[in-house]
Amino acid sequence: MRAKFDLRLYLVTDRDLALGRPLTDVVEKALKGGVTMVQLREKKATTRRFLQEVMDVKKILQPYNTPLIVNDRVDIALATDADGVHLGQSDMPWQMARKILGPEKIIGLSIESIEQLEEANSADIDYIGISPVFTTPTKKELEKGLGIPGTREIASQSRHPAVAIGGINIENVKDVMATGVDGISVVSAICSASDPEASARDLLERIDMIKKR
Ligand code: TZP
Ligand code: MG
Repeated sequence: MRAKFDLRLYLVTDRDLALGRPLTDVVEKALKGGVTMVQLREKKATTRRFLQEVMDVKKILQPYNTPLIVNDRVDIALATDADGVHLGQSDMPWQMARKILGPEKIIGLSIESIEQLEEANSADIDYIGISPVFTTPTKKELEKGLGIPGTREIASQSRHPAVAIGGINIENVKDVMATGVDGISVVSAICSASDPEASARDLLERIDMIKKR
């Protein structure tokens, strides 16, 4: 069965932003703070290292019942029996990923414009990532942020649950949640926090404040 998932606070990892701490420690602290999804994103690691990392993080996730998503690499998601994969517009098309992974895995797709939403709305995917809300040093190649109005437009027309990503932090999380997204996704706000557990807890508290309204 496809794993149930909760998009409220979705951690995406970046080893380079973890202030020299092992990624497993950061993930464990973030889980204690309440993150509801974890995506491992490795742009430089060898395949062998990425595989090992997924397996290490999978062990940490076991007691939490939190889904583990692999960025880009459908082969690694399949080989490690991760809960799913997150694809960008230049990655493997979702149809092929679904064919490889089968009906039970979670597939997330990044949407960078309202035009891209049309195809996504009829796709057999599980959630969309609205990207980027704000320009962010974490992903420099993305030039223009969609802003709050652009994020609201995509969220309101999406047939799938939506998570927003890019430049989201404790200061702007409430404004982003107010666009109607189901949750937010962060890299630096947790990976680079001196206390990832407290940072996750504070973000989740604000997210839930808006959700309960
Ligand atoms: N995709 C779109 S923006 C982004 C990714 C992976 C990076 C977001 O990082 P941060 O540090 O939360 O702005
Ligand atoms: Mg990608």
